[in-house]
Amino acid sequence: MKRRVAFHAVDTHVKDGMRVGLGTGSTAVWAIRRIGEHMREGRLSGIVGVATSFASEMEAHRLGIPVRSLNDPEIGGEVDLAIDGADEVDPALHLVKGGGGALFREKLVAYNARRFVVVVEECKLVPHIGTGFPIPVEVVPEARACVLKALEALGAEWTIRHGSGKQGPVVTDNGNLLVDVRFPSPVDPEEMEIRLGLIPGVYETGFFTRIRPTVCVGLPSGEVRTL
Ligand code: ABF
Repeated sequence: MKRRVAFHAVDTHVKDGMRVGLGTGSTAVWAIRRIGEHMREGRLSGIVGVATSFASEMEAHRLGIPVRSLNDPEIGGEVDLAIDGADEVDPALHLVKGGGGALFREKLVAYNARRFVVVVEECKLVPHIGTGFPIPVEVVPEARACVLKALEALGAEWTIRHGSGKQGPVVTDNGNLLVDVRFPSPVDPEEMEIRLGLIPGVYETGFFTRIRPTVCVGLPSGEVRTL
């Protein structure tokens, strides 16, 4: 289902010459693979990728997809299309992203995309944001105590994300901590994205509410529904 929804998104939205934001996660990786397949078989040309994580950059290199930074003159701070996954999608198409820890670059690419396509399985659709999956918040280490205090003042519960096994806290590509945040009752995701972003030391949050994505949903029947 992940492959089917990602292939559908690429086959529908990726055109020759596009600057494409390459997402992270087990669903978005199939979009990278489909782009590589179309390029290899001559159905797509002139594609330039902007990766949202080291993993997506490595996959693009493996498949021969040219990768540039957003600062590269060829990209000029904007992509034509970004294709990425999500952890939760609510009825207003607000997203929770960042379960994989790449939320900063994912948001940078998504919010600078002329079109943002999200590829998810049906299980990611939820009535309210933050009811299941915690909201990842990237925190500058020096500000940890202050940010945790501010989160508690907002009524949130938090967990500092640790690696598997005996490893210590996860450290992001930007050298920051990841704090997984839960709210005891549903919050307004648009307002909370702003409020969390105002806390000194919050580097980025997993609320993606300030872009209107096209959401492609993979259904158990094998069909794809577009929201
Ligand atoms: C990335 O991939 C993250 O924002 C999100 O947490 C994750 C979803 O991964 P998957 O498609 O494997 O569920 O987009």
